[in-house]
Amino acid sequence: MAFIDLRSDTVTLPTEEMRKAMANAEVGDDVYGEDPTINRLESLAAEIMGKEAAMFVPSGTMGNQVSVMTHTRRGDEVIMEAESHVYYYEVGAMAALSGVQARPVPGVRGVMNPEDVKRAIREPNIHYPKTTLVVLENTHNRGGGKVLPLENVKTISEIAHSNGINVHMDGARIFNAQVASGIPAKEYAQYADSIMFCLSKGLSAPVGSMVAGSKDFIERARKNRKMLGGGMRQAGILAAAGIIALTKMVDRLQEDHDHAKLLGEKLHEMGYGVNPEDVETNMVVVDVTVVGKDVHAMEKELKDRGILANANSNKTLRLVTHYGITAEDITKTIDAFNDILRQ
Ligand code: TLP
Repeated sequence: MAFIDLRSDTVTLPTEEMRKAMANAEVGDDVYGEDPTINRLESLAAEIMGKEAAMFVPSGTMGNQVSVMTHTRRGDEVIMEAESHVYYYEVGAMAALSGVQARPVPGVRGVMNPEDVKRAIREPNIHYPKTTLVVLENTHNRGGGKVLPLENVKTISEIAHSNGINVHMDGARIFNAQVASGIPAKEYAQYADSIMFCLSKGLSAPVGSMVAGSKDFIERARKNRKMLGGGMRQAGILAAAGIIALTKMVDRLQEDHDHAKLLGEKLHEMGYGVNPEDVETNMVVVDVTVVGKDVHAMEKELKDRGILANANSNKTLRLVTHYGITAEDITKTIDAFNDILRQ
């Protein structure tokens, strides 16, 4: 059976155009800075984000971790939202690789209250770690694809900067934020000293993420990327797909958002626990316990009907729409949820 795979937008496959561009990519040794396709992608990424420079990394996780490492020193404290990817899903890498301590601040669907961020910043005191970084995630994964309000980003950034603290944005899905809000990615990025964003999620490239920032930051980050084993060689093969991701695949994200919205509305009408207003981008987080279902049993019942979705808590399933998911797939998904209820 061909599954309708709503586990994540990481499952997207490269387009035909990407495959052709990959086959024909001009390449060189990127550790020497000699891969023309990588260089093109890095310039394009920097320009889109309004930054001086950018660097290609194999994954979003490495992009975040290289950024944390570049902004901090061992023993520092990093403030981030309590459900953020960098804290929740990166295998403890901040502690293991950079030797920094996390200071999670609970938010509402991933949005931190600037006052809470202010309170979390350490005063100078012999006993305290030094706060050197704030991480923001936009859109927020565990917040159900929530778009951070620009004003919130601006306020937190001002608080951080006025205390000599840098800001890193995990913009894995920053283009979903752009498409949903109509605010260009660079307007969010202007408040961050570095931004990581993924080519390999909704934008469909097979591999890769970018880190953008100042020239000096990216130079130092390159050294850390090398240390972590992320210095690749003829990686222009991958960058060729990334260029298409950035130039051709952004605007179509609207279709994924429309699909997610429809799913959210229909599941709400059926009585599942989802507020359609909360569906801002390409994710739908559904509480199945309100209709008396166990989340893991539900995962299985959906799978039996050809739909893949992951539980992201003991109550909720996360459905992610993406390139390759059609209107017909959405109808089938709605029917499957309906069918399960009627059993
Ligand atoms: N998220 C994955 C899983 O790791 C949970 C997913 O399926 O959503 N930042 C954010 C906000 C992310 O959602 C992800 C991936 C990453 C970073 C890491 O990217 P990769 O998978 O390229 O290391």
